Amino acid sequence: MNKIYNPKPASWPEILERPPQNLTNIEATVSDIFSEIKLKGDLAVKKYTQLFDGIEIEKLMVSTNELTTSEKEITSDLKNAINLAKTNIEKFHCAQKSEKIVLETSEGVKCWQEKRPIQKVGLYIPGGTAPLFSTVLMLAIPAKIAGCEEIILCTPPNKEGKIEPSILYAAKLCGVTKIFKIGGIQAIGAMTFGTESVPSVYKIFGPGNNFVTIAKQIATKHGVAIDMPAGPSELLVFADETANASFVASDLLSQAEHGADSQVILITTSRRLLNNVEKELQSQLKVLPRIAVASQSLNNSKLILVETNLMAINLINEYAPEHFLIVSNEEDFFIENIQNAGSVFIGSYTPESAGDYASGTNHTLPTNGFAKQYSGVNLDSFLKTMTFQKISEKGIQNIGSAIEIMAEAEGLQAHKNAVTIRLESLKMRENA
Ligand code: HSO
Ligand code: ZN
Repeated sequence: MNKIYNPKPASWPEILERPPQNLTNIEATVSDIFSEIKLKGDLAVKKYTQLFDGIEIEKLMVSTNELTTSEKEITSDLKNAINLAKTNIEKFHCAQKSEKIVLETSEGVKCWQEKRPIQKVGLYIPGGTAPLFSTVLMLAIPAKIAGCEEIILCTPPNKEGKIEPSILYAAKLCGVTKIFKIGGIQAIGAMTFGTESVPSVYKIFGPGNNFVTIAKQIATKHGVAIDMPAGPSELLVFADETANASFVASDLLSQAEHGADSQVILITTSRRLLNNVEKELQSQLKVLPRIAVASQSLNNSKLILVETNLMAINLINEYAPEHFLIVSNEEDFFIENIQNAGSVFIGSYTPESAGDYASGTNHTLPTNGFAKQYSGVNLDSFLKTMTFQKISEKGIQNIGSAIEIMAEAEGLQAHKNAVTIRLESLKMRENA
């Protein structure tokens, strides 16, 4: 790990730089595959599944039979754990429902705002070394609460053409309507254009590797919305001298084990804590099954000593971490002053893993500094807001002349006429 002591603000940009990502050449590949999927549908999807996943898939959609079998492969302990997580995620996302807003802006001018579900959504769940079924809960539960009608899920098949039973179990439990054995670029392409088997969707959610990330970005050029630009996992911990060094190290490692490109950062005002965390990291790392991944990601990671809490919070807001963990006896200062973070965890007994699985908050969060302008996935991600208005005769008389004057000033005579014709008809009726 890189240790940095009392960095000067001029060096911050360099210190806060994310590990470089190799995204070159991907765009051209994605565009080619997209064109082929648009043209040839399932045939192209199957071709690329064979090429990238090394398996020939006859039926892309998971059958009811496969779903039933998957349920038998899950232990009851895991089912109970998933149920607890589901209950908490449901509670927290149900509480995000909002009332419609109804207002009379001028007398006779009624305006209101209501939310409606995005009718068709697509969830992407990566495969890879650790298939994360918890992400199914984080995406499908709010989609269901929002009232999305079609909730489809794509995830890559393994070499036997199968999907991790826990992913299937979670998908069925949370009301996913159709599950497809499709991964990577071809999954995003299929959900963008639709194929014989896969319906096209209006918005695509979920994490993925560089190929998926670029494919989602290109999908937006074809009229599909996406949740956010995704990137490798991150955790930034601020801890002072009151923190437990082994707890802090365990949190840093929990994110470091996600991928070699994950980044974890400790910012502290205590040199003693910094040294203790460093020691703890080494000893806890040694016994981790994913030691290879975690130690690579620790190479990207930093232990930073700063003089003051103010210096710390300025650095943190500049970095805009996906996850921000505060372990300080002045936690309120950090809670009040944090401006840019995907999700905030407070105190010694709030490990970041809690938000990953079971506390109720969503773990699909902005990375790569996007916490400066993006929110994490929440109920609103599956809804759109619509406005309505109804204007009475009195209402148009109240605001009509303002509209006429403004339309005239913009040189839009037809706009003005749409008001004038009504005002005149009301005047004629009054005079009759
Ligand atoms: N920390 C990851 C989510 C996750 N962790 C899933 C474990 N499973 C990104 O927020
Ligand atoms: Zn995690």
